[in-house]
Amino acid sequence: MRFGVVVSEWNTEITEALFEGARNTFLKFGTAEADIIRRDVPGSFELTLGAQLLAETEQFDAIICIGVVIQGETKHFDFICEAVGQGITNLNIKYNLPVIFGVLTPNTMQQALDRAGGVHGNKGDEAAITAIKMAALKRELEN
Ligand code: RBF
Repeated sequence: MRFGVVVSEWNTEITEALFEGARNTFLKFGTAEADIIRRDVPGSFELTLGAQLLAETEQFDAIICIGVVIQGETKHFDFICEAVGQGITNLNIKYNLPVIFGVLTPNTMQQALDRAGGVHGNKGDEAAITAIKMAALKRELEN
């Protein structure tokens, strides 16, 4: 399988940890390094277009979007989360392709750290597992 990963450059300490979690999980389940294609975008708001540009290439079994929007730190929280949530949902349907919502929406930076390799695990791992499961489901039902 071949996976696209779109990574937001906001809160890179967190998004890099989430990406590493996703990458390690893909490798652990047998994906070749060359079949993990990463592209970065400036912020979570841009994840939708980043994923759409990858989807348009028709080269991927699934795409993961990785970002972090911290509620306490921006009034933009609701706008960004609403936009990217809706945007990613639309891509799933438009391309009939798993596009995974790997966006953390915590109240604090500590909660983000806890979910990026901390006490609550690494949500990047979970995003990769979701991508693999959904890609397998798509293959099973389409073949
Ligand atoms: N992008 C994020 O991924 N996480 C954030 O917490 C975040 N906070 C923002 C706060 C403000 C006030 C603004 C203007 C942008 C923020 N962005 C954030 C960037 C946003 O996703 C996008 O890159 C920019 O709005 C440009 O479209």
